Amino acid sequence: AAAEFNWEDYLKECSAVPAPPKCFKQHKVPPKNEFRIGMKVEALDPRNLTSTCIATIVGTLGPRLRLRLDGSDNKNDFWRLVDTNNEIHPVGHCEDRGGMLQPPLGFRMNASSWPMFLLKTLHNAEVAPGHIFRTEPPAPPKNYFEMGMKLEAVDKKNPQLICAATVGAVNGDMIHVTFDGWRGAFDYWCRYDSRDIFPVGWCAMSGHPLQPPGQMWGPPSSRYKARVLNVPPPMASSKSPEVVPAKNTGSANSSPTKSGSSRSGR
Ligand code: MLY
Repeated sequence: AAAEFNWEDYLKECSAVPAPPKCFKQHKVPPKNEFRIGMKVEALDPRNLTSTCIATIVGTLGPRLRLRLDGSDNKNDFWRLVDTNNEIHPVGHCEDRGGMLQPPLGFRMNASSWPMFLLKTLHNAEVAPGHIFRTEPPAPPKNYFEMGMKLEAVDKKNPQLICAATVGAVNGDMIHVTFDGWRGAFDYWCRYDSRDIFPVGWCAMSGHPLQPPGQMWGPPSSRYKARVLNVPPPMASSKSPEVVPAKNTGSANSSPTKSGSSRSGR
């Protein structure tokens, strides 16, 4: 049986250093998750950020919540940290500010049935109490990331996963997140203060599962080659790369690499 992944041995094997905690917009101690499945919250519609909707907690992993917008389907679930202040709030927050709750994009019913749907969905609902929403950590004052540093990062194509990753490039306020042992298809650019990136050890500390590097077999010498020698691709867009969907998702790209150094598939 293959040895279980642990960062300490892996870092030695790669002669790599973890990105220090000061790089990240994350609390030093991961926040406690007191949310329970079935609780309702207000959430910005990820597909339409001007809308505040009602969402139900349909799952949790460590300090992360799996959310589903009421009146939407089950194909558009999304994940938020319990300390995401601007995108999730207790029920009542929107109306307190004179706003109106909106149907989600792709509301299953006729728009005219929204007011009644809203009444029913909140009737006898278990709403998440205000005190379990955690405060957002401060953002670092600048981009402290350096090429080659290791981290843990959300796989945006499989957003329930947090995986072993490497900073492949740095450009201004942006970093290129590359997934160890996987071809480039999952890589992305994000801001240094993204909430989707975490220091090495965060998963272990927060009780969240960690996806080890893609390919754990092969001779030890070929396993985890530094990927930093590879030339990173240009940034997709300087405007809002976090929301630019990747274009190339062909299956040829989505298999583990035979060695950590392979970066074909682009
Ligand atoms: N089975 C899926 C999941 C890939 C996950 C890649 N992450 C860990 C970078 C696939 O092969 O597409």
